[in-house]
Amino acid sequence: VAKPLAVNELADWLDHFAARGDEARFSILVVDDDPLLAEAYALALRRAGMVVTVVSDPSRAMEALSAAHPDLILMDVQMPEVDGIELARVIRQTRRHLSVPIVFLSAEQDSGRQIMARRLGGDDFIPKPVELDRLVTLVRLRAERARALRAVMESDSLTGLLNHARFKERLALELERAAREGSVLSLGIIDLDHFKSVNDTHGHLVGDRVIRGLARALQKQLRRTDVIGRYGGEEFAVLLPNTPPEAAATRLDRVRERFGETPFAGAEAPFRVHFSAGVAGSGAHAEAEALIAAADAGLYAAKRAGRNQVRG
Ligand code: GH3
Ligand code: MG
Ligand code: MG
Ligand code: MG
Repeated sequence: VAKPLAVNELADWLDHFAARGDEARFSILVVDDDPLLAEAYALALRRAGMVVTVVSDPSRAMEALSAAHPDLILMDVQMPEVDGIELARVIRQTRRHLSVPIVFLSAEQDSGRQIMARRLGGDDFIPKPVELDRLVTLVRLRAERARALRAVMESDSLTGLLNHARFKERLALELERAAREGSVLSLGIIDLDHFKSVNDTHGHLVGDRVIRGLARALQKQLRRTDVIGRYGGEEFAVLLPNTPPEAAATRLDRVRERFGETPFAGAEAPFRVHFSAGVAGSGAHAEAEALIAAADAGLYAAKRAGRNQVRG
């Protein structure tokens, strides 16, 4: 049974965004055929700290959507050639754009059309003309909710960490960023040692507690800008931006030492669990697949060499 994400986990997630500077700012795509009106909205949203892309030619909206990955789309309904409601329907046909909120802003009076707009993928319907302060507030509230929901959808239900798919997306993004900035990032893959025997000895509920314990240890001891994912059952992946593999290995080794000293309440007596990890850097392996393979090779070497160690 998936447990609901605790409030503090949500807060952590939002903090995490705040720590990322630009990523904390909401990115809004404004689609309105009236360029003056579109610019007025954009100005108000930018003043409120948001990043805004304006599209006055609705036939270019899909292109802009793919390029900007906005947190929210603010869209006019009545536009020549392309109808905003029809556009929403098209947007919703793309899996990646299934969850981006679409807020319609329109003088549309027909309540049937308003309902249609929602049925085909719109989230809100704001009547025109709208006061700009009110617009900014509505956009921010909707964008915040969308981010919080995305955080829940993208997280592993046992640990609250990024799930496998989302971790790999982040890895691809961070690799692009590192290449752009000329920095190096490191990837660590962590696997609990003899975990099968933890389950066999103490039961799966205790095993789950150990998995959560390692998740918390990683969150506590790594940087806020580091990315932590649950890679598989008892495997974790960590991504350390701006960190060469030697430094990443040292850091993980410290986590390993501390974690290994932490007792867990067992079936009878308290017990300790260890992990092994492999680390690789993007300097030597610039492609995601190669980087993962190299970290995996390190993990395998650590296991073969007797476990409870970190290998580069
Ligand atoms: P090694 O040191 O070689 O990694 O040995 P291991 O026993 O950890 O490796 P193995 O891959 O054989 O076993 C992994 C175990 O992790 C088996 C599986 O039941 C357990 N596991 C995977 N996911 C979960 C989970 O969500 N909860 C619990 N309690 N156990 C899990
Ligand atoms: Mg219009
Ligand atoms: Mg394993
Ligand atoms: Mg294992």
